[in-house]
Amino acid sequence: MSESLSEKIIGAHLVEGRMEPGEQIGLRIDHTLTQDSTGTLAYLEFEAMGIPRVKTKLSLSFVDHNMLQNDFRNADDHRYLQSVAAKYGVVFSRPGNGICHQLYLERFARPAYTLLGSDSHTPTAGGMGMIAIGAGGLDVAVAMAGKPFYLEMPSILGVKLAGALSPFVSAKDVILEVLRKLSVKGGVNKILEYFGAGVRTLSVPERGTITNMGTETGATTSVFPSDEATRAFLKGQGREDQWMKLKADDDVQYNEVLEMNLKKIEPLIALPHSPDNVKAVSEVEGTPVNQVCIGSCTNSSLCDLKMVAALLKGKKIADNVSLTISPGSRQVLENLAASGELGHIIRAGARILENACGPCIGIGQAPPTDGVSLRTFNRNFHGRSGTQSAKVYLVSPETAVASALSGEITDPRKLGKYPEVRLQEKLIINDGMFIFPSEKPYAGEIVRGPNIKPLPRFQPIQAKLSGEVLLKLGDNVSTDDILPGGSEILSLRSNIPEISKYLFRYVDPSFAGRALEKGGGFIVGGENYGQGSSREHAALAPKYLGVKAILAKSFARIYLANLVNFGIMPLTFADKEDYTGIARGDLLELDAIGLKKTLRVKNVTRNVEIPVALVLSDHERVVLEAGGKIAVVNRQQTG
Ligand code: MIC
Ligand code: SF4
Repeated sequence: MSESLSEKIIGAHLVEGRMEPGEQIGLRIDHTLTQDSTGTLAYLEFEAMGIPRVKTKLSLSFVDHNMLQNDFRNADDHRYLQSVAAKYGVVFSRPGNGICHQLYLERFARPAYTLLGSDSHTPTAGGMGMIAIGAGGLDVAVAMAGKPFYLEMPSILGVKLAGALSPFVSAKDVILEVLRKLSVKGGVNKILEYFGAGVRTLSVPERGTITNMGTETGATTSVFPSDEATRAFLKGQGREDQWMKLKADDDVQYNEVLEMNLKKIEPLIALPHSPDNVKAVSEVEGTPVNQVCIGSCTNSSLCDLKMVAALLKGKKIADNVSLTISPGSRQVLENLAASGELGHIIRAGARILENACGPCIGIGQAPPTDGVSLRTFNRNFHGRSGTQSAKVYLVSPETAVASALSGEITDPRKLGKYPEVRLQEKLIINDGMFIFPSEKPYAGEIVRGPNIKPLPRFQPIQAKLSGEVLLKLGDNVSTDDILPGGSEILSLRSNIPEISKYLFRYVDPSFAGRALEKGGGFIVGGENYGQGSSREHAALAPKYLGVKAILAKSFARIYLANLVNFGIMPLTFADKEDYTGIARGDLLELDAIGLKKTLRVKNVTRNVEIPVALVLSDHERVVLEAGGKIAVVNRQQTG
């Protein structure tokens, strides 16, 4: 029987279940990655499992998110991560080395492998012909312990690419077009598998831009074949020996197919405040711009920044614009410096930031009040930039440069001659900022600063749950709404009691206080609840404050898994109309005995019963019943 590329890789790693869409499957994980802001918790969880050394082929710990060391807390987190990596056999990427997804693609990604990462943009590595999935830190810790990763077998959406991109149109425009078609929830429980003649016209970093931002459709992951372009990229990285050819069978039947002609795509832009609010750049031209930020795991490769340098060469940015550049890695920066291209960027007036996530997660560069910020990033959720009144637009590097030069949103096709940008044959490669673990047992201590608090422990789920509806929200609530980023809050990622005080900080600042006062309760949401990041803090913190269940029309994949992992019931309305008949302050009761597939929530205030579904795999049911995954893993260790 003919197979898709996804099925080939999944099939080779399948340890449980059948590859039927919707079935629960268990996957063997070859590589894992963590980053600092999800990593501290992931390693605290790994420590709690009592395993002496990671059991994967390779596990990596990156420090790239919260780089601001305003006080001891981040520095302590980084030191903890370094010591824990040495002890458990994890490769440590030092602060300043670069963004995890960019570094992983450059130095470690290899065709036909599986990767699980505690960051939602882990699918970037799908550009290398891998199945790379984002998950909560606890699931990654379990994979580090050598256990399978469980997920619902996604259906495969084939994206057929024809033609080639026109000048000034780039990979970012391709994924914005996909988002325009699919929306932020159109990819949930799907794999976007790219195929067709257009694929070969795209380089690995371009593919990485597309698979990276496939996350914004809610997709489980995205994947490209491994072909000559893949071989060329690996050769540039001195890793050609890791190449293998990999593609879907020619006569494969995808569950669905989306056809796109690259030639027909024009420069696109996502308007505030959602990555799927996509228009043609030409439709919003002329809007004055205050800030332009180039970088992030979506658009910070050497290819991207070479294009930026070529377009800025000999020019100067507009007086009303602040332009920042965050290179994706030290390799990108060093090669730009050696070729002299960095000079074009500096001379044009750009502000060079660290090789890190930076403004993407609100670490500095918050826009001015009511400011317009154009970013080559992947998310523009309300307030994520750090300025609640700002309007953030998502664009390609080409559109970013055109707009930084003119001071207003500008179609890059107006820039004139299209520069030909080529990667030099011999890249400068330097792995000096990775610390590879020794084979010998670690003799040092794990260094824990005072802000690194032990993991809270929870009881098995109670048979009868009752409490008030603490908050009622609409569709597409993101984890940035639930637990925002920014340097102040990110520095509390290792301290659950403290970070819990920031839950729904901008949506409803009274939430944490009310939850504590009322002894917890329920939250009601609309469609795609919990979209966005993988931060498990957005589930763990509500649990800590006593949230018992969330009733929503539907959930985002990673968020649902995180709720189960920490023992919060994810309930979906059997009849979505019932959403309207429930209000903040209503008293609810739920008989949860046996965690049945269908349950009835009693709205005591309105004296009505609401049928709800608890859609869980058998594996998830066991986890939820036990009050969370750590309890289950520990039970397996001792039993
Ligand atoms: C993000 O882009 O939102 C983050 C910050 O990278 C998150 C991880 C986190 O919250 O630490 C993600 O995408 O998973
Ligand atoms: Fe970092 Fe932004 Fe990428 Fe998240 S989306 S990993 S914050 S660069």
